[in-house]
Amino acid sequence: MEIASHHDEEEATRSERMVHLERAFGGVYMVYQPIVSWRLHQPIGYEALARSADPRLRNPGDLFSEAERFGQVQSLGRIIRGHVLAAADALTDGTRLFVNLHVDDLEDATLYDAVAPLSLLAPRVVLEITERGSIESIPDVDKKISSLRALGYRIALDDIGAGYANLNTLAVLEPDVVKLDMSLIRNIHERGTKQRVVSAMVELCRDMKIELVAEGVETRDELEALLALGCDLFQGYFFARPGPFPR
Ligand code: G
Ligand code: MN
Repeated sequence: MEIASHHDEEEATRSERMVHLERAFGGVYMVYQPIVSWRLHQPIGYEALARSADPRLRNPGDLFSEAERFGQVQSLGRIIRGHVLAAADALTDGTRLFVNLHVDDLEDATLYDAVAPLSLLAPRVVLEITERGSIESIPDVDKKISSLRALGYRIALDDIGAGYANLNTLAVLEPDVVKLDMSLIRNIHERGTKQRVVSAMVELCRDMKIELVAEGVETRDELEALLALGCDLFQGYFFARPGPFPR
């Protein structure tokens, strides 16, 4: 008996949490952070970042974890893509939107729908894919990436240099853009090994005609070290914090 009542209690908590998660989805909004070209002296695009107004799930990481727990990642992804489309009107000529995909989004058929909200904007969108799980565990990942390219999307490999971002993903995704994780950027001006890694990435990306973005640049010292290594595209608090769009 005790076991049964314990089970009921767990079920109640589960359904309460599910209801709460759905309510939290209503409070999801987007902020945008510019990606700037030093050479051109202007933003080449903006990364869309999800934020949550819900008091109990204010941290976007917590919101995604809860969505994962309840199998709601794809619903959240659709909400985010809807918001991003609404902001696109404010884009000036030539600037692009960088939109993060969760690996589960790759299994969402609506992502590949030519009349889905974001598909209409695809030529101006770079989809950022990170490797928290293994990208290769997704069935037909090559075909899925090709379908996205056929819609006009470009692909970025996000967070390279973070523990979970595997270099092999470069070969799987053949990205148009690579984003260096901020852990590689932090204090790069005083870390010879980080400088060598970034220098090698600059060369590799130049060779492969991949655009390279240095993420999470916070100080002038970091920026100057990155410029000396040949980087041109930057994102980070040194330039601008994520904020409402347009500004
Ligand atoms: O995983 P991804 O690289 O998409 O995450 C970007 C996150 O990093 C966002 O939540 C954004 O707010 C944050 N961010 C952006 N620029 C900086 C920065 O310069 N420093 C730090 N610490 N965080 C940043
Ligand atoms: Mn990102």
